[in-house]
Amino acid sequence: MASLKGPGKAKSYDGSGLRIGIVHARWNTTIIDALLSGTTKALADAGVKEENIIVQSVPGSYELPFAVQRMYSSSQIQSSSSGVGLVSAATDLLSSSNIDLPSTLTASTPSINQPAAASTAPFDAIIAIGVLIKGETMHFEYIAEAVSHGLMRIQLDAGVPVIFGLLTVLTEEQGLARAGIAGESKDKGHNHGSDWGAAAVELGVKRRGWA
Ligand code: DLZ
Repeated sequence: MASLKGPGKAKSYDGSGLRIGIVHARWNTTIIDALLSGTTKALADAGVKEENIIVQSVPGSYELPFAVQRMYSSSQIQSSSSGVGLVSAATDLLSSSNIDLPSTLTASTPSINQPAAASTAPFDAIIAIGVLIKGETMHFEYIAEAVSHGLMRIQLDAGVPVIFGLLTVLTEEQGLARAGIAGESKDKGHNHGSDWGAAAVELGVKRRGWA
């Protein structure tokens, strides 16, 4: 029987113009690694270029909100200091008017006879990935709540989609199944990273339309 869970079937979104950030924690590395590859595969499947997927890591999930916030704000600063918007607007205008462009300008604009280069635009979405496994103390509850609220606050304050890739599981087995690498059984589970990658692309594209 088909599962009722999951995001349902969405139309596919073209991620080829997007720049996506990923921050992952390193705690519970085996599960994290599988989630990370599920996420990057979904981004690539949606057309996001490898050079426009930036991956950073932090020690544990508690560090995710700060890292996401810094990653986004530094991408905004980088973008405004590179003048990326102004340069591409100017070259688009000039190229449509048949005026010869100076080489200094064309060299920095990949759209004009140049191979594609990594974007320096601010991130269209950032995916935060962590795995919290409940232990014997209250650590799990405190970190889960702080990180959930922190990530929500960043996306609303900054106006950038932050995809919630935080697994909060009661056992290691639950984590393995949600990363699609459950051991013995034939059904290895579902890699939630693929949903997170697809969500980042959908929200990144929609956000541009909602700007
Ligand atoms: C301390 C801790 C514990 C007990 N468990 C986890 C976990 O299951 N998953 C995870 O991502 N991080 C864990 N951490 C580390 C904290 O998130 C954090 O890195 C440290 O408390 C340092 O701030």
